[in-house]
Amino acid sequence: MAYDTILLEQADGVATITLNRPAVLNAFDDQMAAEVQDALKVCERDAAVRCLLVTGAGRGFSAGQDLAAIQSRGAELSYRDHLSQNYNPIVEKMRRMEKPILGAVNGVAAGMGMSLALACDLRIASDKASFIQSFVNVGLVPDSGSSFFLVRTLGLGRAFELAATGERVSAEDALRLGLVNRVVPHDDLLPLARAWAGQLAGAPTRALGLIKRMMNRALVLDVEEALAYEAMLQEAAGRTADHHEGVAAFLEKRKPVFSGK
Ligand code: T3D
Repeated sequence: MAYDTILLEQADGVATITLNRPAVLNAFDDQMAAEVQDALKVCERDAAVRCLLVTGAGRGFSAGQDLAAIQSRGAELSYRDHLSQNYNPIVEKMRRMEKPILGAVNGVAAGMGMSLALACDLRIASDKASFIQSFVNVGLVPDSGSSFFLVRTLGLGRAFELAATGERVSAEDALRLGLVNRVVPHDDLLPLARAWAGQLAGAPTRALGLIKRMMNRALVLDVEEALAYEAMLQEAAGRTADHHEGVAAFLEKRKPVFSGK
């Protein structure tokens, strides 16, 4: 599939998806949703991709749903159908893909754009980035996973506050709240994000994938179930080439070279 609204680049085990509608702060129309869905499938299938980096072109990360597109689509399209076809598959794929996904939040992440950032496994943000649950500002409710991620990250009170006020959260406050992992000077964002993604791409990919599967399930398991699930996934991790390489490298006092297998 040729892409018009995103860029997909790949180098050294890292695939980078750049949302590329900068004139509208990378707001999503249906074409962009379809292209992101396709790019995620490509990255998932390609064994050479061991980490995914998601960022935005220009001064925004993503301003969420393109509001002009909402107005032009009229009343005949149901919001539920639109979300089910366009955004939910993106978030589901990002959470199920057994490869690390790093969001490099270069500017404002609003509405579904904030959901997209929260669906990444890790977030590094520019000091110029900001986060807005802007759904309520246009009379809507959080979607594309925002309610799920916010309540789990912030707890009920703060999650409700962000969703109900639609106020802008600065990068610094996002770091304090645990919404992002790192905040860096704007000009350093992409070099530092690429370096971090490179490290993730050189990590034991199967173990990272199993960790992601484990963390997803840990949100809903009781302690006995979590212990049994950990043991089951450890069985799988223990059979990987990277586990054997990690142990051998330790005993031979050298740096491990993980193949992702
Ligand atoms: O079924 C469904 O589709 C429901 C799904 C809903 C999911 C959602 O995401 S709902 C929430 C949608 N997003 C918003 O409501 C955010 C709207 N945008 C803003 O509030 C502001 O633009 C920002 C706070 C994000 C940034 O403000 P600022 O002052 O930095 O930039 P700006 O001047 O407002 O925007 C720059 C341009 O981008 C501007 O165009 P112009 O005037 O230069 O030609 C603006 O109209 C355009 N733009 C920004 N956001 C959107 C947008 N155009 C279309 N849709 C947008 N979401």
